[in-house]
Amino acid sequence: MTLTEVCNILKSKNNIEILTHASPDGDTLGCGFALCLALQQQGKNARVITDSMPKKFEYLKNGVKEQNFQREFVVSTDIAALSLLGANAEEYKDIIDLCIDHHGSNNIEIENKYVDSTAAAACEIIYSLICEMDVTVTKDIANCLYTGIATDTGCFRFSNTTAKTHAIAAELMNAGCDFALINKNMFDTKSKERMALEHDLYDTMEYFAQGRGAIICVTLEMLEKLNITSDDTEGIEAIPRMIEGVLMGITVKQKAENSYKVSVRTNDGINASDFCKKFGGGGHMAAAGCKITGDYESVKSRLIKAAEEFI
Ligand SMILES: [Mn+2]
Repeated sequence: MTLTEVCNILKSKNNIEILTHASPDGDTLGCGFALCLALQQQGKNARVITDSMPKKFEYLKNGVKEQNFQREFVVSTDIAALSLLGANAEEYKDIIDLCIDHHGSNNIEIENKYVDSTAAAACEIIYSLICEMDVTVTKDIANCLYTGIATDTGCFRFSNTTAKTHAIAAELMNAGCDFALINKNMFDTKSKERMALEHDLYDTMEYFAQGRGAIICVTLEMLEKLNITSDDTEGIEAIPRMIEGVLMGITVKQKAENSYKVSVRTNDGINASDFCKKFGGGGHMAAAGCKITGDYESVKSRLIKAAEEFI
């Protein structure tokens, strides 16, 4: 599909639900609420469906009207696979009408699909889309889109950042987004619980592949002991890759008794998405994920063995 076709479809629809992925991040929420605001500005009914709403992203709802309606059209944003719908999967897996995403690995099989893997954030696509829709980019919309772009690029530091990323960010600044406040809240603020978690996290760190790989783990027991929510674990995936000489950083987060979410971050052209595909996941070149079941020791040894062969 072209962006114009996406725009025309949305213009012809009303009563629209916008889906975000499980454990939502700044990009999927930024997309959801920006698109919702854009559709409402055009006189349509719209709402965002989330499986949770981290407190630090509450401001993304600013200006969004709560509307009661029967859904007629469902759009997914920043969702690469139906499995990432999480708790909402059963209700929505067969009724998505339009998929907008920036993951090259997107495997949602529907006719109306717009995937641009050159976009650093799905919010870049939403920006172009709402410009095409002749929506006025309000401060609230700009804050949503800037949040998605800043978080998916690690504040414009990751290699996915392009000149276009900066050009869009500049337009969002012209529209009055609170860039300094957003960046302070997203990148330079840690809760006391988070500091305590990082302290414990370093104890779990192990190296493999002669120091070219590092793995860390967060268990439910650690979260419980520190009395913290999974909100406070966001971004810890970046930690193992920061270490000098590490090409692959693996973060294992326990989700339930024998169930783990694995995040892989890589340097120097190591394909994180290909690695995660071995475990049924996927993602981007330098950032990907998968889910693995089993007890922690066996999950860890499977990951390390596969990673040593892969690196
Ligand atoms: Mn994204």
